[in-house]
Amino acid sequence: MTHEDPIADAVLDLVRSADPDAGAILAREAERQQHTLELIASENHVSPAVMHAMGTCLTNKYAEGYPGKRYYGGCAHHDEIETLARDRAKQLFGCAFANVQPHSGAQANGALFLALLSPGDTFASLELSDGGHLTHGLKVSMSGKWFNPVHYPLVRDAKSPAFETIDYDEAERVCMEAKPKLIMCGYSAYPRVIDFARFRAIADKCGALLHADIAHIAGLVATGEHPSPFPHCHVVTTTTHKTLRGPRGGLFLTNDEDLAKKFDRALFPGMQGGPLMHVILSKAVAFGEALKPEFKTYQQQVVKNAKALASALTEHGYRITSGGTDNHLMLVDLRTRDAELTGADAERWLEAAGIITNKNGVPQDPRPPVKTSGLRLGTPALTTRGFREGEMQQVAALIDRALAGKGDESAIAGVQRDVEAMCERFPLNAVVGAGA
Ligand code: DSN
Repeated sequence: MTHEDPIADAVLDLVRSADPDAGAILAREAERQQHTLELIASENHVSPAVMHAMGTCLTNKYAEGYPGKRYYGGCAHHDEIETLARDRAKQLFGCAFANVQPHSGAQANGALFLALLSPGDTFASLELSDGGHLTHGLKVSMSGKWFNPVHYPLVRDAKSPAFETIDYDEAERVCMEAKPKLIMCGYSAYPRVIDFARFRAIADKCGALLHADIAHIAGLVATGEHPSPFPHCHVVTTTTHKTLRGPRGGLFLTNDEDLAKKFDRALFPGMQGGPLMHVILSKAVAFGEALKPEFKTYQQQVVKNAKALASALTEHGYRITSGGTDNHLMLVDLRTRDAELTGADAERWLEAAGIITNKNGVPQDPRPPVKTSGLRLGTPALTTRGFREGEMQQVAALIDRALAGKGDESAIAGVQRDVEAMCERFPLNAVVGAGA
């Protein structure tokens, strides 16, 4: 059963009685979320209002087009909802134009390519294996298949205080040589502050547009826990469901009217059809929550918790890449604790103990992506649950106990019992439902 969310309970009962097969699966997943510790850096637990705004009659409507310019009748309230979501997004991120229709961050990035580049054009980004993202030029993605990515590196010198952070000098050299049309910054596994002003200087020097993908750090940006990409970046994309704690979806932001028009046309009719209006309602609700003072307190705690977890894991003998974290996530190099330990084994053993993580390559990882030498951990979901620095130390100790047992079933069962006790102490929705 969910805690303090009678609507979720009623929905579960409804689905169960209408469709026992689907209902049984939903019940198992609700139980899983309630009884496990979620440490995947890109996941979170939304409030009941954000959750249930998605389960509304807005899903019944086609609203292709944009407010005031729809291809279907009956869109008056959809215009109001989309305008509300746009206005709140603009207020939240301090910019002039927002498109709330991208179905996801990947769709937003795809539309960005369609809007700003032609097939074969060169763009610059950080490679996935250094913490980038698959839509930033991985060969198997549209971005890497139809366009020409060049990659700037991290600092590789282990003696440098900047080890494993963006090598801005190299980025400038790479960009001056390749003359990309677009520079992408913003990453999926990068624990440090991004210097948007420095990237803008590079973009101006080589004649490129600057794009920030703030999917991971959007919540931190919204409350000032990470510097804003504005006024430095020409265009910004993000997801809405990570630190921002909204529904699963994407968002585009800019201060440039011409770029806003290009993006709008590229997204619809270029890439997407009907917008998911029920999700856009939920985005509006989430942006409303993010504008409240409690959301800043939450984001501050997310960062404090990440620092506490990183430092506790360091004490247990794990290396945190780049030496720590400035944001909500960290990359844990497992090899300093146990040279044989892989990310794949760690992810599996931790999941058996009720601790949900994802394996992740560390920079220059000699192991393949299906194994890896690292774990990526993030604190947004546990912070939503009400965890603070003291609990993060306990979580670090639980992680270490589960991994030190090398898959031993009784060790895992012992950790699982302690995880269960923590989940009972911090039930889901007890905190979010109170508006924190
Ligand atoms: N898959 C997301 C993540 O986990 O970071 C990025 O899109």
